[in-house]
Amino acid sequence: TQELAAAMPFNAHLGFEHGIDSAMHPKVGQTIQPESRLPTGSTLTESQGTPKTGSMAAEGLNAGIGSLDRVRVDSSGQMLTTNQGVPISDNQNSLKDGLRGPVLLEDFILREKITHFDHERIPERIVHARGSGAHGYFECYEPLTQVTQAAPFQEEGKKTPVFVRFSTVAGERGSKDTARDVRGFAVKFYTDEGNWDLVGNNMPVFFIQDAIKFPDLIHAVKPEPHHQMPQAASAHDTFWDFVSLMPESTHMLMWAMSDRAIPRSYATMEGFGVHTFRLVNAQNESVFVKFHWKPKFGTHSMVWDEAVKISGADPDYHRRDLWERIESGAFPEWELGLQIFTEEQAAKFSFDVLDATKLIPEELVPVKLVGRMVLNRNPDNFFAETEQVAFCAAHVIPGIDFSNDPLLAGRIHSYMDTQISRLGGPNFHELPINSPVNPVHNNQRDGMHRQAIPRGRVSYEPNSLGGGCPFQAGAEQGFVTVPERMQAKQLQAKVRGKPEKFADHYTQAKLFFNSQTPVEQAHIAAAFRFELSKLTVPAIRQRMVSSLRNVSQALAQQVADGLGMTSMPPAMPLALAKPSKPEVSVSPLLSLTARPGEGSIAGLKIAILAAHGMLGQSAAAVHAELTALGATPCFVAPHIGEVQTSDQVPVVADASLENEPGFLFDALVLPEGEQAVQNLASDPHTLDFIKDTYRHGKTLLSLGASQALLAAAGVPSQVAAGKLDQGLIIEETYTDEVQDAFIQALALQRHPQREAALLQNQG
Ligand code: HDE
Repeated sequence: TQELAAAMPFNAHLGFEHGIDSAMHPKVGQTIQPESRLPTGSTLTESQGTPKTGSMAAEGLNAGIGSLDRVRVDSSGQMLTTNQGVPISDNQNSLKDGLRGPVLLEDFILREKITHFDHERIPERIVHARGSGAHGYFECYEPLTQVTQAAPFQEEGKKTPVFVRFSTVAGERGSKDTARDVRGFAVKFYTDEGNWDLVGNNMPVFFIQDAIKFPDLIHAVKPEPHHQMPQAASAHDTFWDFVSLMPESTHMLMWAMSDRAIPRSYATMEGFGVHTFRLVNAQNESVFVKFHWKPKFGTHSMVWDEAVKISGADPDYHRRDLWERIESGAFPEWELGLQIFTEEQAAKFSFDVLDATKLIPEELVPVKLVGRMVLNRNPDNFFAETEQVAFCAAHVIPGIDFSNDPLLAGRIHSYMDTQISRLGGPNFHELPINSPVNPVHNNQRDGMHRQAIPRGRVSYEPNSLGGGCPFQAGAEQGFVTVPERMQAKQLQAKVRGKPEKFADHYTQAKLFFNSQTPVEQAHIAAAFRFELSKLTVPAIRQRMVSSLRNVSQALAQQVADGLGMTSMPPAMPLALAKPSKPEVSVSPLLSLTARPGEGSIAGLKIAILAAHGMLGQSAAAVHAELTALGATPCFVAPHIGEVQTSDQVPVVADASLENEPGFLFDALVLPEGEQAVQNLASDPHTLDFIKDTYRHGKTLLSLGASQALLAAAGVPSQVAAGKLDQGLIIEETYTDEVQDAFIQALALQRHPQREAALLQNQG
């Protein structure tokens, strides 16, 4: 027997050493029921998902993405094979010349596995590397045939499938979600007439006016080349050196230093196409258009202290939020808005509509809401979908055309070009996530990773051998460029330069700043102070403050004071001495507070503190009410697991004070029960939890004896006593009236008046 044992692989009798799967050796072609193979919770299947383990992406309602079904792979109940389909008998050991001998080159199974692994990564995007995506649909409110023949806008109720990717710009693929940064908002419409990509941002303007400056801008903001720091941050010398020398960036800097750059959620950001585009109808008549996405859940942001803390506790904060909202059914939703205007109107504006550093105030050209977009399905696989999706500013369809914005022109080139190196060749359009839902026919052939198998010997046009097919669609059906554009061009000489109005660098920076609430203005000043204080070269700070003097003396002064400057530098000379008088000098719609949302609390995360000795009943009632309204309540206790309640109503803590700190939640509920309050008070995390909730302007409901915790956390007593702050609710127990007040306060999401009061006191 000893000899026999020595001849066998040493672990032949240890079937379970590598888990139950390794002990099962199915015969070729045999399918094993997943239930009999999988220990509960070990693998993700539809039936096993729980909120904690995660679950497979939910189906969603959009039939249009059925085209991805043909490539979805589900390995439940299937045998392990090589990429050639050869069943693998042993996935634990490489092939050796004897148990202690060398591994054999012949082991094609080992080599295939390692080789594939060696090549698993593709280059990350040069900008917008960090992103998260979701599927959904766009639904048209009414036919827009008068202005455009674009397929999604032809019928009321028509649904067009979409895939959306949100992103930060500067950080690398694994960087934090809550960096101060612009957010990408890229939408791929899979229309009946090909893919239309609306590749926008969450801010309506940009840093530069001409694409030729884009590599400079990005080199300046990315980590500095000698030591590769800082990651995902603009608070360093090279960024501010560049922008302080480029006054055209001032308007965008106002946005980037505002709370827009630290959104609470992707679901609570506006989106913008930025450039002026054209809508074109069937008669080839065109109007100008700017695209807007208006969030159903309102525009809400974080405060800086919160964003910094979240970066450490949950770098995936926005990705997780998007995933969880969709899994819980609180589907992110936006309305698509159009600002439509004619070329004649544009010619009279005080600014140039081809200048991407300018916006069109909604008071000047109202936004017409033409449809809604719902994101209702998470991707099945991050790499195959979110990483491999290739957006392209050049992807337009009949009915949509470009303007002569010089920034847009560079983008029309850049996106296609970058995909060729990122996705390894010219056939990236064949990746399932990128392929249109209508058929593709042309004479383009071959190249790396070609999937299609074109039939026949014709790959040219004109041809007679293929009956002239594929034939050109003609002006009736095919894409036709708007002719005006060409005529306008012929009148001009070739030139490297800019129209005069491009040189007005400050009027709209002022417009934005003057349209913010005092709290928002204070945040902008604080952001400039923070970023500029990180610089090592004082001259750059000076230059920036001298530029800010052209926006607002008060802002420049606050920043200078915060930087310890003893005297103000002179204002930067203006490029355009006498800019045209703006049509609108204050636009209240530019404030985040202008769009609080529709009052829903769906998707909000609310902590209910729990501890032994608490009254279970009221806490359970809060939990039930929040769940019914689509929010996500979470019991947080000194440790996870069961909590002993004084009334035996069961409470189980999903999270601990240590693993889910207060700043990760939108609101906080403190429980009833003296014993529980004592237990909570003895955990140092509790007071931080309360302080952060209060300081970040969030809703706080304190029940019964918990009031003592508020006092211990330093929540100001005059606020606690009065009704100044709607978000601070202190009550003995949870009655219907308390519930109403609590839900109303939650629906506001934040209570900036808390900070406003503080500002006033300082003033
Ligand atoms: Fe982009 N941009 N960009 N950009 N951009 C890219 O394309 C570029 C600009 C935007 O989720 C790249 O596929 C140039 C404005 C988004 O996959 C690249 C210029 C706006 C995304 C590129 C701009 C955007 C990108 C890198 C100046 C808002 C992420 C990877 C002329 C309207 C898309 C890629 C996604 C990505 C070039 C300026 C939005 C290098 C040359 C303005 C949302 O092609």
